[in-house]
Amino acid sequence: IIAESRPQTVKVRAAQALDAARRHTLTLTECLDEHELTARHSPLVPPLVWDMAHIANQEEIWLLREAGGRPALRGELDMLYNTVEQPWATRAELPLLSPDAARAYLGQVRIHALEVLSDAPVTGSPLFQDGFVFGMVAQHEQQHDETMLATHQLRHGPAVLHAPPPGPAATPVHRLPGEVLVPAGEFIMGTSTDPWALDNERPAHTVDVPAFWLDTTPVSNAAYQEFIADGGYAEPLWWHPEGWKHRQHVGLEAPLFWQRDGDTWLRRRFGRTEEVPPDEPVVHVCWYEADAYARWAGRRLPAEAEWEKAARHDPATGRSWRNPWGEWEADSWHANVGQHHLQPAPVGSYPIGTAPCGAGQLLGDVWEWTSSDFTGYPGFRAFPHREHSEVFFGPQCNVLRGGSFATGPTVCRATFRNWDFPVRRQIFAGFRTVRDVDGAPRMRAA
Ligand code: AVJ
Ligand code: FE
Repeated sequence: IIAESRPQTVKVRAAQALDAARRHTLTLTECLDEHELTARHSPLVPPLVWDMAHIANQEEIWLLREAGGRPALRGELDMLYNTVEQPWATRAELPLLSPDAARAYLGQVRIHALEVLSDAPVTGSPLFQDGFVFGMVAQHEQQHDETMLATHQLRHGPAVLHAPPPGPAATPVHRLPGEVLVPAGEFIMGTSTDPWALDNERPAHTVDVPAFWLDTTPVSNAAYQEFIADGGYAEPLWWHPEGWKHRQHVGLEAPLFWQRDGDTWLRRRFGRTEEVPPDEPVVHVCWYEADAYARWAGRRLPAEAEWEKAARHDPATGRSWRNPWGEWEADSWHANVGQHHLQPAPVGSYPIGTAPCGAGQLLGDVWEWTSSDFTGYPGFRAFPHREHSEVFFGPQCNVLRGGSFATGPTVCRATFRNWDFPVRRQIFAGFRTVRDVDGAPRMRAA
């Protein structure tokens, strides 16, 4: 968070966020040859070279033209790299820039963007206030760094990315309580003061949340394997009707990238095959699988407000912190973010990232599915344009919270809202569950 808003502090922070994003963009693309950068690794995602030029094009539009008032550098590319105009399925057929041209475009735009930053005011308009537009563009690139890492996970072939594993959990999971109580009461959801918060996180508003019990950690592979072993994928009772139809249609049997080998489960990750580690949070499950697991366990997925209250509310002060541990940005002490590791950390890791309610690993490791549709908060105003998030509001997408090991530190915060279709599995998504304090577990209305 920007503790003080002297122009130089704001600008240094903006430059650092842009630079952090770019290092990942280059790392994720320099390790592959031209063929791999232009290949369709899966019908689910565009080729990596599309992300490269799209990142540059968005930076040109927002920093050079909108913020800098400069003439278009490559205006003819706007249509090709506009997410709303170009459905993903056909992006590989477009006359895209070559990897070399996309790299040159990235570098060229960045030089101009840093000039604009150095001349920019940091107050006087909502776009410039506290460096917002620069933070927005840095967050855009960091989000694409995550989708590019997901593309790497979908690609076949030998490993090209290398990172140390996160190490064993600080607290063995059997020493942790399985669930923690979040007492009833109001809390402040969203923010009106975090300078780089996006439109869908605003404004701050009060929400009254009944008491609930929350899993202390994300659901682990070991727990998820019990659901599989108990025939969870074969029992329609546990599944949302749409989820059951989908499960039947595509033949879901386990998380994406898992395969059975006799009595054990193997999974492929970034070009290596390994046994599924029991203590890691489960990842690459769709909303329907998360929902089915929760019902099997006699529980349910958290509503978005429940998740955010658990992650931010400080009962001692009545305040909502930016993150479970306070105001600091996510770093490698508090959470597994930023692609330092290419996998979630075991449950029981990061004790100093624990929230006041006692739940851990709410940020980082895996995105967590919630039961909530993606909609605007009361008083929502689209900014800087409807396409940022408003056009995605509605019952077709569920909200995900908390960020993953692949999420950049500028993006990863407890107010941030991600969204996706309930069938989506290639994202780094897992979940945790809740139950009501009074009465039987509530079933999701079918
Ligand atoms: C917020 C992750 C759903 O990937 O579509 C990237 C982020 N927006 N470019 C997406 C985003 C525009 C967005 N998600
Ligand atoms: Fe984008």
